[in-house]
This record gives sequence, C-alpha cells and structure tokens, in this order.
Amino acid sequence: MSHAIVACHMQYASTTSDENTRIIFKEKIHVDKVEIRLVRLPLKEPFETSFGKIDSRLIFLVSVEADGLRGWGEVVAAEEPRYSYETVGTAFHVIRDFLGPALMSQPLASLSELARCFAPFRGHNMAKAGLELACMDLLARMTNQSLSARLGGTRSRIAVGVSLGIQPRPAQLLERADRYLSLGYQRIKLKIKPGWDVDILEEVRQFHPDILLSVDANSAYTLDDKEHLKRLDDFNLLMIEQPLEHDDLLDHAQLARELATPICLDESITGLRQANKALEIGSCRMINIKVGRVGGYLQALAIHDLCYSKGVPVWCGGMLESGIGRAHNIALASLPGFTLPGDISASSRYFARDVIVPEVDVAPDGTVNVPCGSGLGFDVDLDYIKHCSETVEVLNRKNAKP
Ligand code: NPQ
Ligand code: MG
Repeated sequence: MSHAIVACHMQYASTTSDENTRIIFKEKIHVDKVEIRLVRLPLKEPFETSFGKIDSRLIFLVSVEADGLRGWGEVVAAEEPRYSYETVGTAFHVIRDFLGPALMSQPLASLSELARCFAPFRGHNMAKAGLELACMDLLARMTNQSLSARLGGTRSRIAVGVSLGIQPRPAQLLERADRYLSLGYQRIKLKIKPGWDVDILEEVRQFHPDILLSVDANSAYTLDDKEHLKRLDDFNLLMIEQPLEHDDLLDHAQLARELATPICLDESITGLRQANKALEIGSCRMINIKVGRVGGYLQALAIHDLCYSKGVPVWCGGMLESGIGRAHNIALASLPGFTLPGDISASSRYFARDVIVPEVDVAPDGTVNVPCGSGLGFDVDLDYIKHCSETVEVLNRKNAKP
C-alpha cells in the first residue's frame, strides 16, 4: 500500500513539479482586455450557514483576452463580508482600479510573474484568483490543452460530496441527506453552529450510521466550547472543518490535541505560509483548498504539493460557484493529492440553469467527469450570462495595438 503511494508520488513529481510546465507559459501573454461582470443567479433553495442565509448568488465573472482568445475566471466573493472580508464590491473596485491595470501593464511568462505583478497589493485573494483563473483558462486554450492537463491532473473522474445548509427543522435536513445520498454523493457535510450540532448529528447518524459524514462550523465556536466540541467525537466524523476563529492557528492546535476527530482548516489557510505553519504546529490534519481563498492556482498547487509530500489529505472546497468556477474546481481536484471528496456538486444542486454547457453533473457513483476539451472544457453560455447580468465593465490596455 505505502509502496503504491510512493510510486504514484514519484511519477507525479517527475512529470509536473520539476520544470513546472504547469506554471511557466510557452509564450508570454499580454492581456489587452479584461471584462468584469456581475450575474445574478437565483438559488433553488436558500443556503444557510453559521454566518447567514442567502436566496440568490451574485456571481462575479472575469474574462481576459489576448491574441484573439478569451479565458474565463470567477471571483468567489459573496455580497456580504461574512465568510471573508472580501465582497463582490471590494473585488470589483480592486480589479478595476488596481489588479486589472497591473495585469495589462506587461507581458507575462509564468504564473509566478503574474503573482509578482499582484504582490504589491495586499490581500484581496479572491480578486487576484479571479484574474489568475481567467489567465490560466486562456493559456490552456492557447496550447489547446485541458486545464486539468495543464495543472498536472491525474484523474479522469473526481469524487464529490455535498454541503447541506442549516435547515428550519431537522426533518428537512434528513430529507436532503437522503436525497443527495440517493443521487450518489459520496460524502455529506453538515453546516453546524451552537444549537444545531450534536442533536442533528444524532438524528443523521441514527439513519445513516456508516456514511462519510463531516461538519463545518465556519468559525462558530471558541476554545470555551472545547468540552462541547469533544462530544462531536462520538459521531465518527471524517473531519470538523474550521471550528474556531478564521485567523487563528494556535487555538486550533490546542483544540486538535484534545479531539480524536481530525480538524480540517478552511478560512485559516489563506496561502502556503499558513498551510506550512498549520501543519508545523498541528492545527489541522486536513486542508480544504479553495483557489479563491488562497489567491489562485499558484498558491493552491503549492499547498497541494506540500500536503502531498507530507501525506496530508486535501480536498477542493466550494463557494456556490457558477459553472465557470465549478469547472476550475474540477480541474484542480483532478490532482493526485485530492484524495477526499470535494464540495463540487452538480450545477443543479444550486441552480435551475447554469452558465456553462453542458452543466456539471454527478454520476450515480458520486463522481464528476474531468473534461478533456481545451481550457475549461465547457462552453460558456454568453447569451444566458448577458440575460442575467446586472453590471458589466470593460477594461482596455492603454497601449494596445488597434
Ligand atoms: C465553506 N461553502 O466551505 C463554504 C462557505 C460558504 C459549500 O459549504 C455565498 C458565497 C454564500 C459563498 C456560504 C460551502 C456562501 C459562500 C457559505 C461560502 O465554508
Ligand atoms: Mg468551510
């Protein structure tokens, strides 16, 4: 068993990280147009977490153009600064006034050059990631490769789970758990908060004693709740995601020493430095990787590689993305270190209609296909995007050739 893992690791290391073909561009790209667009998609049902409830998702789409080709990305920020301080509004401002102009100011030869061009601007990882994702799609299209191939993906199908929001009543949660299990989803994640934790776990476990089950608190507890959180050890959970403060690694390390259930960090891991420190001091045993939260693929790949080298499992998180963000997540989750089911549901989990064709669907075995087509591997439905758009702004390069 361990030999198989080592052999797979060797092959992965030699095909991808050495010359880093996945992050160095064959030709320099000089973006001459950036389009930012806000698209409102209604949610099929409200989504509630420990920090609030939403009925629709204002999706932030980014496209970049160079050499007559267009790449697509998504800024995963929400409308309100709850999951993170970034919002759709802050990202719009930061891309329009700082990151967009910086991106178009010079030709770029690698993802590291792109990162250096954004580095003078502190924070705003989701805004940075949106542009970087669009550039990566453009780049993959230029070389006629799939995003997955470009990133060093090794899977043709990825395992997926579903995140179930806080419900008005436990019966509604049980109904949704049944529904998604019968659709094949391999893991159920329950959003929890004080007052919606032990009791609902008891109910869910009563009907589903053996499923892969995890919980996500989105920072709803503090170390004062330690004794209460220890009760979660009774439910054979795959992990407890982000129980404590969004920016605290030490408290999580302290909690981890007293819990049998592995802690997984989401909000706290905003880049490779935080991932390194968290693993060093024992804040978590698993990491949820979101390209938006960490500022793009370069950081996501670095965190993946770090965890892979240490045998720490990672999985791809979700931010209620449209098909464009979803397609990027699928490509990322095709990397070998993504050994746990991701929060990558079918488009129909959230939306009546998605902005890509075909939509993302989940097979009865709880997997999603990794497309082989160029770039995202899905068609972008511009007509539907335009139909749902609330705001559009186009940024042009100052010294662009006419
Ligand atoms: C998480 N996502 O893992 C996030 C949190 C989250 C699928 O559980 C609007 C935009 C609302 C982004 C609610 C899932 C959101 C959001 C929750 C992200 O912590
Ligand atoms: Mg989370």
